[in-house]
Amino acid sequence: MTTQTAIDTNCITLTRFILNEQRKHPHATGELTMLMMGIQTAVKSISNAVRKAGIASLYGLAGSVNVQGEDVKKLDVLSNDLFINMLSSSYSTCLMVSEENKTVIEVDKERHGKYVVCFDPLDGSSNIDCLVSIGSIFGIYRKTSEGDPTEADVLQPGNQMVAGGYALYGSATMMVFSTGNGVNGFMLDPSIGEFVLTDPNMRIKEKGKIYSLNEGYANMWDPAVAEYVQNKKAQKAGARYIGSMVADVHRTIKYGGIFMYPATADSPKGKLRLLYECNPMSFVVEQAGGKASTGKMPILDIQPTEIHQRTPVILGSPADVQEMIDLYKKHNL
Ligand code: P6P
Repeated sequence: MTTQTAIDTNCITLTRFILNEQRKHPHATGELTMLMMGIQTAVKSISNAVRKAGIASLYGLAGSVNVQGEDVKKLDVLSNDLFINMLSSSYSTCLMVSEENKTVIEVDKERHGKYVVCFDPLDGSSNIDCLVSIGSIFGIYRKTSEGDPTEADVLQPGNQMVAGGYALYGSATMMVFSTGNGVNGFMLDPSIGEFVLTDPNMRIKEKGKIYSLNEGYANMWDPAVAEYVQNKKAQKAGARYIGSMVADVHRTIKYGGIFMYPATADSPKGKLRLLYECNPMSFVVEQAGGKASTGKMPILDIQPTEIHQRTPVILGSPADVQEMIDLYKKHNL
C-alpha cells in the first residue's frame, strides 16, 4: 500500500475562513465574501505571473508611464488588470482607486455592489527585476453616498475601513488581512492552489529590536527622526530595510519593531500613498495590536482630500512608535 504524504483533510482555506466569518453576521449579503474571493483570484494569478515572469518575459518595461511618472513594467499592467477585472466581476464593488490609474475606476452600473476598493496591485515594482519580494495592498470601504458613487466614497478616513490587507510574493505567497476582528495569515499551498490558514490571530510585539527606514535620506530627516535613529544606533538595534513596503511591514508584524517612511526636506509629505498603501497597512498593524502614526496624528484619522495623496508613515510595535511620537512632541514638530 502506498503511503500518502501528510495532507490536512480539514485545512482551513481562505474560502472556508471567509464563509465562516460571513455566517457570524446573519444580515450579511455575501458581497464582502464575493469581493474577497475576487481579490483571492487576482492574487493567485499575480503570484503565478511573478513566479514565472522571467520565463514568460514579463519583466521589462511595458513601454508606458503611470500617474506617478514611473516606468510601468509588464507585471504592473497585468496585476492592475487582474484586480480591476476580478473586482468588477464580483458584483460587490462600484468604484475603485488604483495606484496605476490617474482617476477613479467606475464599475459598469449593472455590476454595482456596495463596496469601494483602494488598491496598489503590485507595490515595490522597482524590485521586480532583482527578485526582491513585492506585494499587493487593498483597503475596502462601504459606499456612503446616495445615488451613483462619487469620489467622496473613496476619500474616507482609514478608520472607516471594513476590511484591509496585503499579499506578499516572497519565498512563499501569503495573504494577510483583517475584517476588523484581528489579523489572520494564509499561505498559498501550490499543491492544491488554495490559501491555507497558517498564522491565526497575528499579534505584534509591544516593543521590538529592529528599525526600518531608508538611511540614504539621513541628511534630509527632521530632528525627531534623526534623534530616534541616533538612539537606535546607540542601543545597537538591528537595521533592516528591503525597500518594498509589504515585505518591510510583514517583517515588522512578525518580528516586532518599527517601519517608517517619514517626511524629508525633499518630500514634505513622505513618499507613500495614503489610500492604497498607508491606510490598509496601518489598519492591519493596528488590528494586530500595533500603532500607526504620521508622528503627529494617527494615520487612520487622516481625512483624505486627493486619491493619490502621500503621507509620512511610522508604524509597528506600539512602544517603538510611541517613542517617535514623543520625539515629535519634544521637537515641537
Ligand atoms: P525608497 C517601492 O517603490 C515603494 O513604493 C514601497 O514599496 C517602499 O517602501 C518604498 O517605495 C521605497 O522607497 O525611496 O526607499 O526607494
